[in-house]
Amino acid sequence: MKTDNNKTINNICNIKKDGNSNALDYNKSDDIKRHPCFSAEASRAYGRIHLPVAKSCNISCNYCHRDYDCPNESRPGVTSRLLAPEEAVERIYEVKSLYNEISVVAVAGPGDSLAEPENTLKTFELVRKEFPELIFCMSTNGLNLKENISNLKDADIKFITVTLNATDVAIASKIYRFVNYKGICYKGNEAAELLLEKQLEGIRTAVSKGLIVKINSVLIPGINAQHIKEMSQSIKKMGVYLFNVMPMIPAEKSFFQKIGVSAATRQDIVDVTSGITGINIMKHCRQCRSDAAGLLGNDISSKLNNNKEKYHDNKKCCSGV
Ligand code: CLF
Ligand code: SF4
Repeated sequence: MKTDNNKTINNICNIKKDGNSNALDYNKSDDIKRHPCFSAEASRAYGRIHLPVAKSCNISCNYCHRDYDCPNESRPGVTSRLLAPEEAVERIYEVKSLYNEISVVAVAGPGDSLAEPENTLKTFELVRKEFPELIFCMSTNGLNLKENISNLKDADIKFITVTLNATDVAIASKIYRFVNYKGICYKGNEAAELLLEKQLEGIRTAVSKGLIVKINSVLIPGINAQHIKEMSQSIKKMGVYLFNVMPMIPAEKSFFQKIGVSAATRQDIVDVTSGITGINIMKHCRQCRSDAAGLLGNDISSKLNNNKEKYHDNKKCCSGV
């Protein structure tokens, strides 16, 4: 691993220096007008379905505990039951029987969608055969994004969310306990450097291949709060469409909870995002669960058939952390 870390990261961030040029093309996209997360207006008319088919994760965020859904797109402490790809198709029929105005189907956990991409890709393949009208969306921590871009394009995925909590290695090294990449466990600066490099390459490649990209950043008081504005400029340069800053609420039994890192508040989000210009800021995120369904403001997942044991499977580090 290279250790001249921030130089590498800055080079990747700055490859595209012409600002958020893709945003103009994106704004013409009819898909954005029907995506409840990418358009606040759409969120009042259209719902989404999350299919919880991604069981494992390949990194360890210090605000996460894998008894629960990935907090990068979920409220901490929420547990969804895992579905097989075939069950996921049935789930869509079930949801549509309760609320038919669904425009987007997504995979957002309960682990990382691309830690073991087979289930995620299989799910989209099966869903496409039954529901040609649905728009596909996926969230990821970004570690395996670049190497899966052509698979995602083939699967007709149009929208990607990458959780990026820092573009600075020293800050990132305080957020991640380990990164498990191709069976090798990385820790400390080496893990942070590897993850950032992969995330930024993945974001840049996704944008260049025409995917519409949102960045989620988890605001962690005392760790990345002062860094969010700087990050927004890097994100803008990479051609990202939308920036969503979410409050960190440490999951029960997570490392940050154990060492007493305090939760962020909605006011903290307003404070760090109010001076940001040049990129769209999401203000209507609901931090939904990985089996969320229906309108963002009227989730119907509790009405669905969830009477099977939930199962999470975090990939352990070499030391079993
Ligand atoms: Fe799901 Fe995320 Fe797609 Fe939306 S959620 S994968 S972009 S379809 Fe939306 Fe939920 Fe906020 Fe996510 S409100 S947590 S931003
Ligand atoms: Fe947890 Fe993995 Fe999501 Fe991080 S990316 S919050 S470790 S599930």
